Amino acid sequence: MQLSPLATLFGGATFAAVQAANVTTGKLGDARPVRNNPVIGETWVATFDSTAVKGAVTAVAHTVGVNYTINVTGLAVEKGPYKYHIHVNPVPESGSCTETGGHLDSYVRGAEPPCDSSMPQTCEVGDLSGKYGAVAGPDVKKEFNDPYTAMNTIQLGYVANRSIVFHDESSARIACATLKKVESADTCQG
Ligand SMILES: *[C@@H]1O[C@H](CO)[C@@H](O)[C@H](O)[C@H]1NC(C)=O
Ligand SMILES: *[C@@H]1O[C@H](CO)[C@@H](O)[C@H](O)[C@H]1NC(C)=O
Ligand SMILES: *[C@@H]1O[C@H](CO)[C@@H](O)[C@H](O)[C@H]1NC(C)=O
Ligand SMILES: *[C@@H]1O[C@H](CO)[C@@H](O)[C@H](O)[C@H]1NC(C)=O
Ligand SMILES: [Cu+2]
Repeated sequence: MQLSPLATLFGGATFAAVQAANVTTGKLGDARPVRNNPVIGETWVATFDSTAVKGAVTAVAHTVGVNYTINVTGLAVEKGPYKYHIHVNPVPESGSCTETGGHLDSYVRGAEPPCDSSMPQTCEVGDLSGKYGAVAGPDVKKEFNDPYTAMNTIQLGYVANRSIVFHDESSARIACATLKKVESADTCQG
């Protein structure tokens, strides 16, 4: 039997495979798009109320992943650009941002080398600024969909009850807030 043209084609695939192997990604592979959020529109909000950062980061379950809205003010212009991530732990009673732990890194990639935003599936899941861009002060309004974060507890990339942390140019954790569920359309406090 003759070799098919396809076999010949695959014979030439070695180069592409070597290149692909050079791409940094998680030990568990590339992040996979999330399509099993239990309730589309389910909303979690991290509320910031410090001098360094005031406002909110909102996370809304979408059919694929999670939609984020960053709506904050007060970022000192000279201390930017600012990075922001999902960190694994909620903010403790003490308010200590150190205790929010590291980035959400469900696919075990590590922070280095830095995320290539043209291949967001290869980045740490929680590295939102790496994937969608750092922000500058003083006021930030930014929206994006992240396909790799989830609101399903059994799914890699689960974000609820974790925290959003802002870092200044020196990487210092300048503000943090826990993502808390918005129970209904009525968001009045108290
Ligand atoms: C692998 O990555 C290194 C560092 O980014 C780069 O210099 C090199 O050209 C890459 N090799 C291939 C085969 O893509
Ligand atoms: C998520 O964002 C997309 C793009 O802006 C929008 O079309 C969609 O309605 C949003 N989903 C939810 C659940 O808000
Ligand atoms: C941003 O936050 C401000 C202050 O809380 C609010 O008045 C405004 O409506 C928000 N904008 C968006 C687009 O959510
Ligand atoms: C989130 O945290 C709240 C308050 O501690 C808790 O009641 C709830 O069960 C948690 N939800 C999930 C899905 O982890
Ligand atoms: Cu961080």
